[in-house]
Amino acid sequence: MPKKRKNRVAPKKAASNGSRRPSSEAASQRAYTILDYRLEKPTFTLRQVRAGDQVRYEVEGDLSAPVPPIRESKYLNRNQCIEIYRWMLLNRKMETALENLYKQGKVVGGVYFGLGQEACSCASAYALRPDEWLGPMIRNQGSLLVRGFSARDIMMQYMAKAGSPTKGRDASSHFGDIQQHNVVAPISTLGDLIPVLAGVALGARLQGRTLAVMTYIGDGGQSTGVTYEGLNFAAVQNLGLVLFVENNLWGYSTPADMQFRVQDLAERAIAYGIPGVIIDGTDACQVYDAAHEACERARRGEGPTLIEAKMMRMKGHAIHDAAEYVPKPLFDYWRQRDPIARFENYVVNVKKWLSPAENRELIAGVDQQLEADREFAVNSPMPAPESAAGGVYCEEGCHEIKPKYEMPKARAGTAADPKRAEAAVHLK
Ligand SMILES: Cc1ncc(C[n+]2csc(CCOP(=O)(O)OP(=O)(O)O)c2C)c(N)n1
Ligand SMILES: [Mg+2]
Repeated sequence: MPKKRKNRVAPKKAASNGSRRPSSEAASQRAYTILDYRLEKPTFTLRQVRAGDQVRYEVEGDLSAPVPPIRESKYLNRNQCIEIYRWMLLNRKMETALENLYKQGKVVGGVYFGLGQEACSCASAYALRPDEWLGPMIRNQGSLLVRGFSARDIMMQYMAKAGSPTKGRDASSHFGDIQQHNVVAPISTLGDLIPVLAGVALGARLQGRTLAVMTYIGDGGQSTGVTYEGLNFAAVQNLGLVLFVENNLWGYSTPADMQFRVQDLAERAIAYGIPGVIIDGTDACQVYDAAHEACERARRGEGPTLIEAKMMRMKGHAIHDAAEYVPKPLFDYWRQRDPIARFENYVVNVKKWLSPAENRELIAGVDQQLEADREFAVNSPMPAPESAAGGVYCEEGCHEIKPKYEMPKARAGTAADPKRAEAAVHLK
């Protein structure tokens, strides 16, 4: 079992009004627990330095710690680990291909990367069952792959090709599929996916089904009002929402240290009355285990979980951003914690589940698949100009929109009481 960390009662950073409770009150203070799966707990912070008009950031603290091992998973077996490793490779290599396509002038618009976050995207989505639901954000292209979209779909989308999921009407990863893949399209307005996914969980419950739904929010986006509203709604309704707070240390060019005063974003869970978990987002086993446990809670009807995944955005916000504001030592530190290199070492050298030759074969297979997808995407046609207005507005009767959901089988009940909610669900 990972160690439970006692929530600090006094904040790490002094309260803005400078007040501290006298020690005689300590006995009456409440303590909360946050599950922390990490095998290392970095303590450095970022400091803003101003010189005239110039602003830069410096790291304060020790960056010399050795890279920790991968934490043994309580649930994953050999084949599942290899599968996740393959998804992560495909995620990384597809984004490298997209970067090259952009440089060749073939991409319409920008490209967003999840470099350094592949373990978080892939191992989290891997914990969902096919009938469950996912709402990815722009860095979670690995999650889209795990949910069944192909690298071809994603590359065609970025090139706005006629055969792309949005038929050329959007040029980045704003697409989903509510029929087959149960993926809600990313919403750019940060936090808005949270109430939408909570709504999906509520809809499922009204049909008498208890399932897990998963979505993501960044360290920057978690400050939005709708994040609070959506997660609070999920908490009081006891909905099966799994929220990954991807703390990648930056929101555009603002460091996480300037976004919030709590020590760890998982502590926000206390305010919602739900469990909060901290994981190393570069360790695929930790990501999977936390996601799996949160999904199982959701399936038991026990409500939402907030998982803070700590990692680093290893590129700028998007392809146009060279991330020059990021102190170089920080990149060096996290480069050593590359999620794919760490997982490859685990699978090949620690567990010996793949021989070096088998590993080379697996990597070559990913390259081959990607090359075929890239070729297909590059050579597929752009949409015909006259199709531009089609598929945006529906002429009456031009196609049938089938509701995915049926009529409610259950009364909504007061979900704040899980037993009553469950009882309501079983009423037909
Ligand atoms: C409500 C809202 N405010 C601002 C923006 C503009 N915006 C887009 S991405 C971004 C930074 C997001 O940072 P973070 O949430 O940490 O996610 P990351 O990019 O690091 O994955 C901002 C401010 C937005 N899309 N929506
Ligand atoms: Mg961020």
